[in-house]
Amino acid sequence: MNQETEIKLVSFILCPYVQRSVILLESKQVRYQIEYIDLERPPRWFQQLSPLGRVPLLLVDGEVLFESAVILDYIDESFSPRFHPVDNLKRAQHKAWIEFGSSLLVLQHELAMATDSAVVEEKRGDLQAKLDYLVAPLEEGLFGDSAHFSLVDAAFAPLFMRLDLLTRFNPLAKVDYPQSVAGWAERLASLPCVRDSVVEDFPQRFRSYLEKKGAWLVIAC
Ligand SMILES: N[C@@H](CCC(=O)N[C@@H](CS)C(=O)NCC(=O)O)C(=O)O
Repeated sequence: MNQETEIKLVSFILCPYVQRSVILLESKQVRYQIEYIDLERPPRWFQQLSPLGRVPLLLVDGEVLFESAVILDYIDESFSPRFHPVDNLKRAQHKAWIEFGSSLLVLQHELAMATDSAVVEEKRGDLQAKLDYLVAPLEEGLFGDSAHFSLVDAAFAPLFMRLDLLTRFNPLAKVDYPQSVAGWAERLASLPCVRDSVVEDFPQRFRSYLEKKGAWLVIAC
């Protein structure tokens, strides 16, 4: 696709699902605009465009796409280089693991927003147990490596970024990663497309948001 196409992301400034698309757009050096909305007071135009009432939306010459996994596919198919595997089975496996990543983002959100220590510990434990599922595909090299970026990378980097910040806010949030997961998280954190995928003051904004919501992890310390 040529870059005459106008690409616009509709975002909430802290949204990890939008961040997936930003990472992919940055890694492909696609020109795009981004508009942040307040999800607590969504503008009328957004309510009209977003059937699920959620971000991200991707506007392609004004046409609407929603759901982060679908948007990732569209960006990958439309702008080179292609990151999804050509092999049908491997591509389907990548999509399945991206769904798994979405379920971990839900757990991360519940951990971050928990208002008491029991829920924090429960969600931290749930996350820790779930991360073990990543060991086999990582050890088989299913998701690529430092020379081969994948959409699974784009989908998981926002999760690791938030888990890392939560641990910095409060060590009781620390999820012990299996070694291969720790290596992957570290590699993703060092990528320029990941570092550039959030606003500069993201850590402070994330913390302030959690404080405003009464999250135990930031008010208990
Ligand atoms: N399954 C969706 C999840 C997106 C999502 O939950 N976005 C949040 C912001 S991070 C949202 O828009 N929440 C508003 C709501 O659910 O009302 C995706 O992958 O795009």
